[in-house]
Amino acid sequence: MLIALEEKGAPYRLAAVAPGTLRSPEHTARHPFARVPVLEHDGFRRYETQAILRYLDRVLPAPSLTPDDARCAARMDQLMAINDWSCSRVWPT
Ligand SMILES: N[C@@H](CCC(=O)N[C@@H](CS)C(=O)NCC(=O)O)C(=O)O
Repeated sequence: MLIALEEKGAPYRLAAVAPGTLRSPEHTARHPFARVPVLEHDGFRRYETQAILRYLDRVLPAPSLTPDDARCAARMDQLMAINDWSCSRVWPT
């Protein structure tokens, strides 16, 4: 998410979640599965990295982060799915 914001040249503010507070009512109000990241943009709140990235790509000005070419876009989707399923999968404790 931060790389996307940097690529877009968009201003942002990071709000750290204190250790041990992911399951607090304050945070589960933001993310019901007690995870990060969460995006808040002009009163619009969203979790799930892919949803956040696709939203940011739609609402922020160029450069587009999504290839026009169908095969390149499929490669992007594949890499995002690999990241979701094989790199950052964290099982609930
Ligand atoms: N599918 C979610 C996965 C989110 C996720 O697992 N985030 C990790 C950090 S990369 C997390 O919050 N781990 C804390 C925990 O599971 O307690 C997404 O893509 O946003």
